[in-house]
Amino acid sequence: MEMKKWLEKAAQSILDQDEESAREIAKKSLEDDMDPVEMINDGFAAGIRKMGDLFDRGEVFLPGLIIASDAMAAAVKILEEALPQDRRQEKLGIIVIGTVEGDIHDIGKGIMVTLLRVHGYEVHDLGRDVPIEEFVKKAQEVNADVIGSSAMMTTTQIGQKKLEEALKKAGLRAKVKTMVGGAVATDHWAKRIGADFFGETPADTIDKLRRILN
Ligand code: B12
Repeated sequence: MEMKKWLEKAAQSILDQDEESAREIAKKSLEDDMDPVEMINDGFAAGIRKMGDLFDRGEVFLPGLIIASDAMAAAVKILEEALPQDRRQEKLGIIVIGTVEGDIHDIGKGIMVTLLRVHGYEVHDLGRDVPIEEFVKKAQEVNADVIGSSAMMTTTQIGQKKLEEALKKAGLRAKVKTMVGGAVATDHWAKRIGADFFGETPADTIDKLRRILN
């Protein structure tokens, strides 16, 4: 089957909220030599984004979104296992990343973590709903080059600003670069709070990281 069809099937399984089908499609696409990164980014992630639009329009409700998120996570896990290990050897920089406090959205952050690792970064993933002090503590502990924070809600976005302040207070701000991401982040927001950059997609983030760490 051609790639386009696999991507459509992947997205559809998320829209159908069908975890079994999502797993099956992930496995079968690998057997058919499809690129796992493309399957995640342009297949399953496209499905969850569409679910978001339906949720916005009141055509899907929270329980449906939760089931779809679980299906997405199951498929991504299968695809991640197939990612090339060798490309992870070269360490381009040390990154600490997490979703800010009060926010439990972690699908996009998880994809970002996986792709940063594939591209040769050492990534310390703090998970979701992470207190600001944890970011600072971990960055000190591992001597991070970059701290990335994800925020998906207007109510939790403030955590990214608090992080900038906490880093200044800890005397770390000059030593570490910061990147912000998530559905509510923008270039304007990054500038406003004094973050080094906004990463919109994994490709955009990897490109900006390469430039900023050089
Ligand atoms: C799936 C989802 C959920 C799932 C989350 C499951 C999980 N484990 O993550 C569930 C169902 C649990 C959920 C819960 C809630 N959700 Co919700 N959710 C979504 C939804 C539909 C999709 C998010 C997603 O996964 N997108 C797909 C991924 C691949 O994209 P992404 O997250 O944007 O990530 C990409 C980039 O942003 C970037 N990126 C991400 N992180 C980072 C970090 C860095 C450092 C960088 C550089 C880049 C980067 O790379 C990623 C890969 O391309 C969005 C809708 C939307 N438009 O985003 C709403 C949305 C975020 N949710 C919303 C809300 C309101 C909630 C709830 C409060 C609902 C409720 N009424 O209870 C709760 C929140 C609970 C909490 N305290 O956090 C709102 C937020 C509104 C706002 N602007 O404030 C949204 C926008 C929906 C809406 N329009 O109302 N949600």
